[in-house]
Amino acid sequence: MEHARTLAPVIDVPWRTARQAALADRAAEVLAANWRGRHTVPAARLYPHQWSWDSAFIAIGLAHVAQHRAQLELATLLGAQWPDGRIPHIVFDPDTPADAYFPGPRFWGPGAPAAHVRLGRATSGIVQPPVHARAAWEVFRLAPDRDAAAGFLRRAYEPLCRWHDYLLTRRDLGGGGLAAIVHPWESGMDNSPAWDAALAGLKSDEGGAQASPMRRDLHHVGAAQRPGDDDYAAYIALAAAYRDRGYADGTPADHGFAVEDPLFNGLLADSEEALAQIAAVVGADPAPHLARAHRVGAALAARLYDPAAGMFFARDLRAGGLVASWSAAGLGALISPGLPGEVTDRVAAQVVGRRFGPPPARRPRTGWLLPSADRTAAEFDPQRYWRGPSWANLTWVVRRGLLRAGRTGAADGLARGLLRTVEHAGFHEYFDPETGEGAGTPDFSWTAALTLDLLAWRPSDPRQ
Ligand code: 2M8
Repeated sequence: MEHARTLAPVIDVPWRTARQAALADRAAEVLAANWRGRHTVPAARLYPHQWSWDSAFIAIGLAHVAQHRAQLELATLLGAQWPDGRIPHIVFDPDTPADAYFPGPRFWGPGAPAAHVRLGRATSGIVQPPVHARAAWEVFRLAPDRDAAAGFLRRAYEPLCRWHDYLLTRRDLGGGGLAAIVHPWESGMDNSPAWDAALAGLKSDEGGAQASPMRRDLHHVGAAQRPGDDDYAAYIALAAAYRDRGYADGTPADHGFAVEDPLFNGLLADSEEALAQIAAVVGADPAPHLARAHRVGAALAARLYDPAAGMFFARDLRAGGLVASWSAAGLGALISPGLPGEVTDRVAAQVVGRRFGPPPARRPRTGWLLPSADRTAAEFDPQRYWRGPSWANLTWVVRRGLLRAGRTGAADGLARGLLRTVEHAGFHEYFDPETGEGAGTPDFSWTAALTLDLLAWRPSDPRQ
């Protein structure tokens, strides 16, 4: 069955309506079309390789329709892990022409010894948010045959531990028990307004003019929905500098960008908790993982929570201090275990507040779509990439954070809004949160994958 172009659900979901079943079938078709034999591309033309956090979300969706593929998706990614423990943000597909995506394998290569690549596949040298242990646990949890899936967990456990070790040692650039990111692409929310101030000095017309002809993204998506050439100038300058230092992590002063991000660290804490669940299955000790998950949660509250605002913000380790830009990344921190109750309550209230909640007047016919950035801010742009549009993965993360906080009504509102939107607009990369209109590339894998996951959930689900 798993070799067919169309994937049939293997999980019995008896409460599903015929409309929901049809939506699930369409989502499974997107994942089948984007499957490349050992991994899934985020989108056929715009992103023709394997991406790290995409694969984690995709595996969660695949687990509902093709358990073997879900396991293989994560195993392929883990096979590209570097000796220092990092999981690269892109694993390049050798069957895809090198110039199909910019920056391609040749750009990243010179500083990354070939020995870094166990799979024989070239990789990038930066990372993305650590959703992988959570994804591995979900794949196992959804397996029709858990005894068979336990072997997959046993193989994944040690690489996942080394991944978290890397993040909490070499990447603890601030020394406060959180992982730092050294490139906006590492946040996954590449051109978030939260990075504007840190990137200002790295943007230049000259660099933009150099990057412009190399960009491939604008062949597939309109310029009004993508970052600008000046953003690309900064991205390329930062990545080239890191590469030229042999991807050494050093201290904040060694980087042009060094930030502690609330979404990245919230996902790390949640994934560390998943490692505790995995440890219990594979015969390891869950206790150190649980303790570490709670330590990251406590560090999040201590370092990134602003009590005056009642919100999590990124911390700029070079400039010093919190970046007072209201991003949905701050809401994503709710997925962390170990947050004080008062912090959780106040941040959960922000989700439904005027910046991110259902728009009072122009409610889209599809319902509530969570904006990625503050809709009341001057920088808000509802269709430009991470500067306002609604994304399935952020919605999924914030929804799980709300469930952790006991806010099931708001969590269900988020799920309903996204599901209605994909039903009308299709599985787009992102959506205008004010109109429900699809934007970016169509047939986007994590939108389809997380639709499958949201469709399978119901309030009595023992997951949370
Ligand atoms: C986007 O990022 C890549 C660079 O990594 C790009 O624009 O070329 C982001 O949305 C990122 O979060 C995502 O993982 C990637 C693939 O979907 O695309």
